Amino acid sequence: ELEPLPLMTLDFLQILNEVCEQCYRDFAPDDVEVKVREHILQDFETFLRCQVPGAKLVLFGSSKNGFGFKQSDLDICMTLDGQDTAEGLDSMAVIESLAKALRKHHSLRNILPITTAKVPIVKFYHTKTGLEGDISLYNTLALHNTQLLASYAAIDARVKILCYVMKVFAKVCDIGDASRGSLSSYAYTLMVLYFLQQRSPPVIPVLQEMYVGEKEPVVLVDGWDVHFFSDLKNLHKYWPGYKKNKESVGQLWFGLLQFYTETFDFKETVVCIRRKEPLTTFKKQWTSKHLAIEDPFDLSHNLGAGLSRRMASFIMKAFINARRVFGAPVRDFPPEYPNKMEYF
Ligand code: 3AT
Ligand code: MG
Repeated sequence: ELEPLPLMTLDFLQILNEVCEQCYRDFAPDDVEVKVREHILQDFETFLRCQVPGAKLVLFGSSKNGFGFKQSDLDICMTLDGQDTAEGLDSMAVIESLAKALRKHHSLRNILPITTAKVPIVKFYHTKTGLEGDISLYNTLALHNTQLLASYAAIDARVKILCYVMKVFAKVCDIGDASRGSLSSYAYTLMVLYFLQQRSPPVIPVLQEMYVGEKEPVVLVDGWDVHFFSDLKNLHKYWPGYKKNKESVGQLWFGLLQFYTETFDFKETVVCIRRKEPLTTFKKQWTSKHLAIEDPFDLSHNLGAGLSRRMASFIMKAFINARRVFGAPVRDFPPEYPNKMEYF
């Protein structure tokens, strides 16, 4: 049961706001770190092209979507010149030969091909920077969702800050590792964006529902519509809600915690950022899931599908605790988390 909270004081909101902004400053990479990533990519591509002719590499994920940490992994997508899709490609064989090629690179260690996953990848560790990463093949939808997230991040500085705060929160609470049964950072980012779209007035529009003039022809990637409004310079002309919401980041962060603990009904509703109108778990036939988060492009993909009941309840408890902690000034920090609590 949710306990009632004392009224927020202006002082406390101010502090909350500063904590959120500080979290962003502490964790966002600087220009040099961004350049280093581009440099590594270029180096890999040049190296690979000698062994895998026509190999082309692109960065995606948080190196590109605007929500990267200094230590975030390098997500790289490989394609081959003259081949538009993975169709007819022996992915396993390419992954194996990619792994073989990467083993010859002097600053790479722990090369590990994973061919059993939905998206086959080669994992690696880059010794010079201490960064981990993976290379996947024709991960085209991920490139599109990276662009979509980057567009939302570019609309308003508060989007970026909140997504960072959410990712730090997920890491600190140990609820942000999909490979260990919880949710991916991508899923948490979608939750933040959904909240910002549903806020009144909204902080961000629904870019996938916006069109310039005549409806453009549908672009399908792997069978999915990847349209979204990307002419952000002219957003103010097409979105009546532009700059209407004036809340501080601190207010929004607390608002988000309230939203997911007090308002949002996980049983009934899907977290869905591609349309404004609520989408029901019934309509998606996802009623048996504890937490439904729809991928913005691959509409058959529920990012919460892998959650056990226990894990879903563990995640909800983290939100309920956070609502309490961020909802009122704390006098004593729990002694067992002296360092972790620094950011809260
Ligand atoms: P980190 O900073 O690395 O934690 P990220 O956004 O890079 O955040 P990942 O490295 O886990 O997250 O994933 C890289 C990209 O792969 C992000 C997104 O474009 C795509 N992606 C990740 N998980 C999923 C998923 N479950 N469904 C679809 N796309 C996904
Ligand atoms: Mg990543």
